[in-house]
Amino acid sequence: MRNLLQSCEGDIRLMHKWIALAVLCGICILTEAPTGAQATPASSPGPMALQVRSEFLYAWSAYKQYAWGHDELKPLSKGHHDWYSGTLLMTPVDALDTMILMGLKDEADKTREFIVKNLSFDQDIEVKNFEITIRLLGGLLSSYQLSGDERLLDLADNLGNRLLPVFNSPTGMPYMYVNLKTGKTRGAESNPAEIGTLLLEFGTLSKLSGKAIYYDRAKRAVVELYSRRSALGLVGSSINVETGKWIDTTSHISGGIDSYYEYLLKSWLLFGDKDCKKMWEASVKAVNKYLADSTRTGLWYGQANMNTGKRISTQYGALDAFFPAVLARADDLDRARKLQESSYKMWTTFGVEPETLDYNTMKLVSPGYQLRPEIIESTYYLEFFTKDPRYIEMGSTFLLSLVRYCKADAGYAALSNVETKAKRDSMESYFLAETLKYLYLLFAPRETLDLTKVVFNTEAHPLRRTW
Ligand code: DMJ
Repeated sequence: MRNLLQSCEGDIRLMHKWIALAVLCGICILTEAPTGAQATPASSPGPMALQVRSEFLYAWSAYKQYAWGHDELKPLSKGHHDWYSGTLLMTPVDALDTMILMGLKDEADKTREFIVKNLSFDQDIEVKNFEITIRLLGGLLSSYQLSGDERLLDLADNLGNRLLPVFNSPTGMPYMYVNLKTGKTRGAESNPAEIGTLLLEFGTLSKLSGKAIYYDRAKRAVVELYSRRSALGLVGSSINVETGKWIDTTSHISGGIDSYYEYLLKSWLLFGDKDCKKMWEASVKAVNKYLADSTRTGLWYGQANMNTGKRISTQYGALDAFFPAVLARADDLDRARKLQESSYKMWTTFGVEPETLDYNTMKLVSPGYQLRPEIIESTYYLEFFTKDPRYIEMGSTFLLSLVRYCKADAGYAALSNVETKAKRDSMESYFLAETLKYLYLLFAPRETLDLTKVVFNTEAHPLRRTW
């Protein structure tokens, strides 16, 4: 298959046909426009985009059949999972803007009505601020911007107001958990990602609702965090939001820190906030100096002590693979391309990427694949900014692997081990919000979405500057 792909490199349209044919013959038979689909883009999606849209509908239909009204589908046991004692409609809210972008108008309209009628945040549950912000607040805001349905903005404002108590710590950096009914907070030990991945959502809510408090609280949190960077300009993995002291001084770009960097850049792009621009520029300089690692297996980003810069370990994984997208958005295409080649090597070594590997030995550290989107997100950004067919080739590989290894009787399933390809009973909402959205956009006509006119939050919800 790879030879076939390579031989077609110069002719993307021909390659599309070949791959679509291969997918059709070997794996599944789904390229027709799905029921309820109303194609909207100026030029219609090609076969690869249609294939992704069909896979989206396959997973969404399974959610509707077995988990409707709950947070998530359990694809192997054909059951459902709620994060807390009551549902927050995680999957429908996360998936709604993907439906809109895919032109699935009827499905999107029905889902939007269901959300508006059934989603309530007036629940006595203690939620994780970060996850609820990126998935629900981000999802409601982007779907509001795409649909113009004011009821979604009301829901976002209602949620934002219930989340605000998280910022009532002595430093202004947020607690990790908050009770949506009582406002009681918990969790002083936090990390840069959970502290610094709030400004796109709270800032957008501020601009759309006219309430300055949202922007101010989220901005203060990120400034407080940045002001605690080391002399080298790095941040650690864990910090106490009450004392402001670092608990773990290991620096990296992986889970727990990742989207802090992403939001410094994107808050500058979305709001024109010059403080964020300065913080981004100083931070990425330190990251490229101390965390980047050019080895015989390629360019990677590993772990180092935030105070000394000394290398601690050489691990990279599915979550780190977001960084080429951020580098590309910041115009550093050279580093972005090199790192993306490493990510691709990580995927092709095992047939699907693992959660973590040691890039010196190329051995598995954490063997699962949780249907994560980051590597596809970076592929989409790089294709958009370079138009290099190499990235369509990568995307085709990802689609084929997903269908071959992760497709289950009901929806798509995570893998507990990328070597054995054993499936796990989980389909996170970000599979529909991010993984399939970025894959669709990679193959869809450019006019489906202009990447230079939107800023994606870290859950792939596109936000637009309308102020
Ligand atoms: C998503 O919830 C977001 O992309 C987040 O930034 C990281 N983890 C998952 C996807 O892997």
